[in-house]
Amino acid sequence: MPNHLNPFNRVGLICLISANLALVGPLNAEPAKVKLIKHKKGRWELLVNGNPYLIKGIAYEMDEVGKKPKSNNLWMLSDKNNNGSPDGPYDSWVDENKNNIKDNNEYAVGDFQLLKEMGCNTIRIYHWQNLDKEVLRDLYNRFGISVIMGNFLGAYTVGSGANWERGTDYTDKKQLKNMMDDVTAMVMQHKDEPYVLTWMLGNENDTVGHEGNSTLNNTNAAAHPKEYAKFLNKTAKMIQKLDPNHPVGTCIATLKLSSALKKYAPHIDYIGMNSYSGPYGFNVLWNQVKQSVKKPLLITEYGTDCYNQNKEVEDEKYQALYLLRSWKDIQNNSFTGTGTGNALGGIVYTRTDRWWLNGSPEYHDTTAGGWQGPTVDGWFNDEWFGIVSQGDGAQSPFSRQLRMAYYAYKQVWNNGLDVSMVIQNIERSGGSAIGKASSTSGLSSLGMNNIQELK
Ligand SMILES: [Ca+2]
Ligand SMILES: [Ca+2]
Ligand SMILES: [Ca+2]
Repeated sequence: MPNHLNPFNRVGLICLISANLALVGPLNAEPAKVKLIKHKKGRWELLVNGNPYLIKGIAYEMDEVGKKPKSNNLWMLSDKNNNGSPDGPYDSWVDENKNNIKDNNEYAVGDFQLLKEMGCNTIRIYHWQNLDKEVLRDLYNRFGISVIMGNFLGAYTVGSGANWERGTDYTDKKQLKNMMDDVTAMVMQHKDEPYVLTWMLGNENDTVGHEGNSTLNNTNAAAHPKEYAKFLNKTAKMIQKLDPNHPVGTCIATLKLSSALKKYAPHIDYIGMNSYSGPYGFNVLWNQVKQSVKKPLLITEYGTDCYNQNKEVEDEKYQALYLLRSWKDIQNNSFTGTGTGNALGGIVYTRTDRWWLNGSPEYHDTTAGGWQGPTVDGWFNDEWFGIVSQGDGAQSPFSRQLRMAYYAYKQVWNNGLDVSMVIQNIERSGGSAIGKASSTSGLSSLGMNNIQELK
């Protein structure tokens, strides 16, 4: 359900200096030709330049410990060590022995390289603020990773011009024009770039959310499904007119709007859902979307925290298994799987722990602000969702402690191992697998303890 920036804190963000990179080789200047092909029995195939593409996605952010970011995507511009390149993508290093010190053999490797080695092929950008095209071109050209380019379409009042007290109102013509203009500007600026995979409109705009845990969406879409769906349709049509190369999706968190979407938003190409539905995947969701909206489905957020609030310990094994079983379900329901055939892939939430979501940004909160749901301790602890941690925070934004989930996904996404086999290996790998010691033993049993290859 997470986790976006409270607009009260969103102040003058644009005048940040663009990172000045000289990293890029010859650019592939052509936009990708991305198509969704409908096959018999409601099965869908995503093709990129004619080749099948299963979205192996990560919600990539890099939030520095101790700071509450004032806007989206600031990781793209952050250059704390003044070397001319953004810190997260290029200057991060793996804290292999987890001592929270940069030892001599721990070299800067960079998050883009780590994402590539994991086998990630797509990142999700929630809203198109603060982007540096050179960084995104490099992400695509050197690391082979594309971008789902998002526009909040009024969520958190971004793009609508509404004030926070009133919230985004999909019956307000002025606000609708503001949002349409914002989407148009995004499309015009990025449609011919090679890194764009698809467009994404909104983030859980069908929900109200809760003030207490950073999910407050602040739109009236749920109260005005017809108006919202019609606006989505108009926006999607406009995008398709400007840009024939990239499908348009919308991100929801419930199926409350499915009949309105079916009836009033036929131009939406695919559905994105943020889904935190437990450690065995997404159950009937595939079929529900197939039967109701009749569109392909991308899981735009899934995952769990690795903090067990009852036992007061990190549980990397639980997180890894939760994520692996979720991926197994996605694979099974993709075009080549035996299930519903309408899964386009999934986006793991999230890459790196974010310490500002609850309580103080200087403290890695273990109790405050989580939400209840189907995870081992009954609580999704917002600040512990990363498949990568920032250790004790002292070396933020540079240090990375890779959790078991990172290595487990690498086995499946990059090395092509069978997901069921990796699940079995972890299940057998001993003990309650809690905390750092057990995560190391889990990795050893998978032959994953040698991370020299990361360099
Ligand atoms: Ca830097
Ligand atoms: Ca938890
Ligand atoms: Ca905190």
